[in-house]
Amino acid sequence: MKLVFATHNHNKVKEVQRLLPKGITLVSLNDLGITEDIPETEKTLEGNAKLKSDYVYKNYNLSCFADDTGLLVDALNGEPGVYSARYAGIQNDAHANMDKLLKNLADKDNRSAHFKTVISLNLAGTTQFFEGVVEGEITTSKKGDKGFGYDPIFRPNGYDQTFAELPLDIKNEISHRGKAFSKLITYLNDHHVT
Ligand code: ITT
Repeated sequence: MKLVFATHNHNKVKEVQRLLPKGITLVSLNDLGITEDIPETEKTLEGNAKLKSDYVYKNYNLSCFADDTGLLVDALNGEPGVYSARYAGIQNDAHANMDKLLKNLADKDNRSAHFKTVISLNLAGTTQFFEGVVEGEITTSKKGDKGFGYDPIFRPNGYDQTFAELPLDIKNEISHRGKAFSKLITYLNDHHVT
């Protein structure tokens, strides 16, 4: 079957592509020539994930899934959370976002944080949600050049390296997105969605 991923983020597509079982082909918005930005105006990850999957279903009549992800830092009361993409003011300026976070944590002892992904699956107008979380901590400087977004400053619990230093297969095995996506695949299999 073809599964539409309602995202313009090619890094998310690359990660999920690796996790696909045989028989499922991933189609991104870029593959479909859909270029318009889908404004994320909700105040929760669930709300924004649904907004993206609903947009594609309503405007293009395509069943699809969307992912909304946030980095929640304990010492900052869960910031940047749902506002992770524009934490420093400019949409998806990863270095500015990381710099702001490192600055805001400079005088904090507690550096624990977690990534959370919510996937919204819209199948013929009906929505299901799947979540994944990975716990870790924010490093004191950026390390590694793999991955994207906040990966250079996030070290998952149980590892000495940041997500940007770890191979993608390891990130996928333990990550927020990997966990949420594997729940989505189980759901599709259990419900014989082909
Ligand atoms: P789409 O909405 O088109 O899917 P996006 O990049 O805007 O793409 P999000 O709103 O879900 O995606 O992402 C919120 C922010 O969190 C954004 O700055 C991302 O770079 C960052 N982010 C998302 N997943 C991440 C991951 O696995 N590792 C590090 N940073 C991540």
